[in-house]
Amino acid sequence: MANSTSAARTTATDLDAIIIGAGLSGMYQLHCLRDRLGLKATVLEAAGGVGGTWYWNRYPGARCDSESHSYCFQFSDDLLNEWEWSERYPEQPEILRYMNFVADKLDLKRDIRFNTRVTGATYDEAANRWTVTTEAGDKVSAKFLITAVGCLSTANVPKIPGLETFQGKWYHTGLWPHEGVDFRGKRVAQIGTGSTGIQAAPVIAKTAGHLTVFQRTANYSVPAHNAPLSPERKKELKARIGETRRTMRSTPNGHPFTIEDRSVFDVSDEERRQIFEKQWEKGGLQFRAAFNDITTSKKANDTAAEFLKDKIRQIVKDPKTAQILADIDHPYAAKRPPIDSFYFETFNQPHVTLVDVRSDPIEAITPKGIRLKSGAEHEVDIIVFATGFDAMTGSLVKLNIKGRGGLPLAKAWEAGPRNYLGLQVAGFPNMFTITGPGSPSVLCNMPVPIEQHAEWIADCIDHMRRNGIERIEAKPESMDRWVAHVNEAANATLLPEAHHSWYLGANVPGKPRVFMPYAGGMARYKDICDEVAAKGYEGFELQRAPAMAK
Ligand code: N01
Repeated sequence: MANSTSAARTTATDLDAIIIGAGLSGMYQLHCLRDRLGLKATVLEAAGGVGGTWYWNRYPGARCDSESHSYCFQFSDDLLNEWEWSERYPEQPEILRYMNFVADKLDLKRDIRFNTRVTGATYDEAANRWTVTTEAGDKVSAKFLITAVGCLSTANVPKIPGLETFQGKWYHTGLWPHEGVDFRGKRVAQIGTGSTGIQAAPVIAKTAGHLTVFQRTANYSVPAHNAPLSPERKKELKARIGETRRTMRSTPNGHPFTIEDRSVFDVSDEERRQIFEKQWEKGGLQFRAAFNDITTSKKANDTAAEFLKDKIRQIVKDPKTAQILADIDHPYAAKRPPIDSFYFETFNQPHVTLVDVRSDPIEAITPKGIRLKSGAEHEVDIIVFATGFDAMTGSLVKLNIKGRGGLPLAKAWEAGPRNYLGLQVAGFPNMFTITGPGSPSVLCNMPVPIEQHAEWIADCIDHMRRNGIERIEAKPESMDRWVAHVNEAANATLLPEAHHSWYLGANVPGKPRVFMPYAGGMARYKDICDEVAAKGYEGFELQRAPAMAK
């Protein structure tokens, strides 16, 4: 799978673009630049293969919450027709196989340097080039720098005192060992009940001797009703490729379903209950699409929230456990809504325990396990941290990027991320961020914003080439306007009401609290980007060679 030598074919000095990361975004960006524009581009990737998040997140139960036929590239009918998904929601190994299939079909690996971790990137204003440094000490330079590092790739292991003294084994779900973890007969602690923890717990419980789930914030979840795709369904999905693509590109979240054109109080209580029940039976993320005001009106949201809390109380047999699980403090879908395969049912098993660490917080990790503030100690053999990521900015800041005048990105974003369209930062010319903060990214089915960003960036670079433009840079005032618009879009929804969500950076102590993704919807975002391009890249400073020399 890995190919660490082939990128040496392109010499360090004649490169047009360096792309960091070989997940879906880096792969497609390479294809757009190399195969459509004929540029010399190379991808630098820390992992030993393609996959990005799907290379690292191999935890038990890792599966995508987007339906398989929509969690893939849409730009090529050939790729869509040739690949066959096996289940409604694709499991991590199958997604990784898909990504290798695409990389091989498009012959991408010859321009990807695997096992190459980037440790710095510096812009040289006189030369108008970016020089990227790798952990091995190599230097690679190019005119354009494109970060394709994903939004959720820097693991957040909470700094709990005593972790270094723990005598058992511990793992973070986002850096899971490739050989897997043997839970058989073991006492396992799982900290975290976000989308990851909700996927992992039922699978860990299958083999663990005992599983203790430490919950700080209770969470909603809707059943995925995952199942193998029947031959008829596969045929139907293939026949409807065009229609699915059109739906995905026209909806706010890039999913292959539309939001019903009715509001919660347009219908009677009984009708609404039946609608929610039907959505629950369908399963998946479209639960929130049953009405058009669930994500914007608190009163409307309360009806969905109550329905889902009732479901928890019906499923979980022990009333005390049910009460802790259903004691949810934020509106439904204000945090990323998980979907599950028998998560709440898992707590009906005699060897699974729930511990409420909101009322009795984790104080320390001891050599034998986890101690709470009350002094209660839970002895375990393995700790699984399903504690999420330093999302959206963590992986970008870690790259140690320095723009004009040596300005570090970390400094430019000291008070929170600021950029234009989620794509460019003032002071960092010719650098583009795919699915950066300010992009719809994580509020969408990811392949949709990824394709849009990569195509927009390629078109922009093409425009520069055809018009003799050497440098593009977001204007500071465009960033101000975009940041204000991102806030305005978030404030029109209930999203900011989940005060501890990673959308706000609230899960990482000390991180500035800024609502990061663009909540205005993918279709609207695309229109804005298209208009900016049509107006000659309005809001960007474009410089031709003579102007640069002045
Ligand atoms: O991370 P999270 P995740 N003590 O940050 C808890 C995507 N994803 O990995 O809420 C105790 O959501 C924390 O508690 P709290 C998806 O976008 C996609 O689950 O901060 N608990 C929370 O319960 C998702 O949203 C798929 O109070 C601590 C949990 O850890 C994103 O990844 C599948 C703690 C972290 O939840 C991140 O999800 C899986 C502490 N010190 C994930 N620190 C797909 O299907 C943290 N927690 C595509």
